[in-house]
Amino acid sequence: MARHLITSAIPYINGIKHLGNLVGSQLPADLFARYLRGRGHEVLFLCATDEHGTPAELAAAKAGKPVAEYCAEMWQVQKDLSDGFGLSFDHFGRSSSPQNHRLTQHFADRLHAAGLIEEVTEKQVYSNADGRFLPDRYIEGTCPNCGYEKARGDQCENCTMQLDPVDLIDPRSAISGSTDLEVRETRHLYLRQSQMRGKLSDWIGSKTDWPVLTTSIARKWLNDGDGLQDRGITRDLDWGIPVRHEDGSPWEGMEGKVFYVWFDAPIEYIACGAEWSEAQGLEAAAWERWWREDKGAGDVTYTQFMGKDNVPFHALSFPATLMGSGEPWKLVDYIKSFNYLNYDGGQFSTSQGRGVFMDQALDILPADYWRWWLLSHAPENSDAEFTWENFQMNVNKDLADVLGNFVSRVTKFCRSKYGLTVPEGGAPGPREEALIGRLATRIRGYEAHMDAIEVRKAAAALRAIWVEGNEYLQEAAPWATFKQDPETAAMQIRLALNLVRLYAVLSAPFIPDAAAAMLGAMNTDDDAWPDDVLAALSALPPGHGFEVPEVLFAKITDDAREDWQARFAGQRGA
Ligand code: B3M
Ligand code: ZN
Repeated sequence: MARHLITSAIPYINGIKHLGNLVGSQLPADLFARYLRGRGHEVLFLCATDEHGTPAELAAAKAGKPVAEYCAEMWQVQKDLSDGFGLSFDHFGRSSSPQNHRLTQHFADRLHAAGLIEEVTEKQVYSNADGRFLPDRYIEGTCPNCGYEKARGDQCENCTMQLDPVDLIDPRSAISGSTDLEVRETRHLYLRQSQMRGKLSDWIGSKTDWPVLTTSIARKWLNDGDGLQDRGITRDLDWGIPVRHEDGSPWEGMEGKVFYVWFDAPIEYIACGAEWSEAQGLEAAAWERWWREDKGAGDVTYTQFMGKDNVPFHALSFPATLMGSGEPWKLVDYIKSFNYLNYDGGQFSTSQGRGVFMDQALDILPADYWRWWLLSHAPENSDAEFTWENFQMNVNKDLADVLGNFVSRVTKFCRSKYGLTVPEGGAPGPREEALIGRLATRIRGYEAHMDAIEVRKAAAALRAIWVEGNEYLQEAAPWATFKQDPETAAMQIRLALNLVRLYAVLSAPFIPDAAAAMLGAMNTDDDAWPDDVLAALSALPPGHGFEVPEVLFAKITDDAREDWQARFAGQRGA
């Protein structure tokens, strides 16, 4: 049994996430967490809301609420939606937690003590029309690196380069569109990331097993130099973690300022562990054994999940914070990053309300339908695209025709011929032995893809395992065998009923609700992983009672598909 720490990128608080966000971090992280738990490992799976920064301030203003109140409400909304999708976080925290305030101030103190923080008089963009300093992401302009015209002041969405607003060509206010901007002086703390280039470069260089998508982005920013410029970690804003020392004393010259959201957000991964242990009524040692090498985290494997635009912050900036502290914090072992999911010929867009959002998805179909499609089409090696036709086709084929139909045929046939108990029957023959051999090979393959977090390949392997069952049933044809040889037919059905349980266990990481329904129908809570496939196929002994489950997956009709296609074609209603 190994110990696995898993974090998903923490979603911004301002608004409900779309399915592209979901499949880019939280959902595959959940898949991996469920899989590892299923294999008997000890897992701590953490996520939270990312609550600071101007987006939260502006969204609260728009909603006409104090920002703290707005965040508390939106946290609950996001929490309910993640429960709805079956995201099995051990804790869903908040970056505005007292734990994160304390830890963020702690890291700033440590970095300062290590000589890695510098006070810089900075020129910052002030918008006369808006009457305020404009935070980085509220300045838009042309990217100096790639020429993209809608680059934001913190990062270019097009080429992923981390930017400073003053780098932008033809800047304008994203709040008012005003170009009446002036540069004023203000003082800020800078993290001297450039001092850590050597250390970071050695560390990233040692990560030879990371996915190409991750290392290509990390190396690009490391080697181009721009990714490791010293960066401001404070802002002139009201909402955020105050720039103070951990003991509460003021940080001279920094009164009224807060830490930059990208400084405190990754620290929330750690703070979330502290929130988790407090919520469980445990001592600090409970989370420290996941996060501190000197307190038991030496044998922890830490995996992070995120969209590709988040890679520079996780591969460079956050490790710089942790290493720079001089304390033995657990560094990430593996960064799994994702490309983008597009929506029906364009992009998902939160600002434009384009695509399907988490609440809308759950309004029309159960979570498992979405989980299966999204994970089996995860944008791993390239961008992927959601279309309603493809969604309908895959759900109907994989879930209804292959898996659902297998479960339904087997349980109904048994009920009609032998009643609602597992029949005895004779000994398995060569056909069954061959099936078990093929299943064993396929299950080991499935595990290998899951261990490597190759999400699409794992989905394909699982589907192939389901198909084996259908093909076996087709060939063995117990309904025909039954007429001359009810003994053999009984054996075949006993095997098939055991396959239903086996499928539930293997499928649970992808489709947890259906898997629970299958185990429930098989009247068992034996969800042990099939390390030994032959043994796993005799878990339900002759005489064991079961039920015929409700239809596991209803097919999506053409009418429903057309209706949804039309409903989600325009923008999300205000
Ligand atoms: N909230 C951005 C995003 O959701 C940001 C991630 C923070 S991870 C520490 O894409
Ligand atoms: Zn660019």
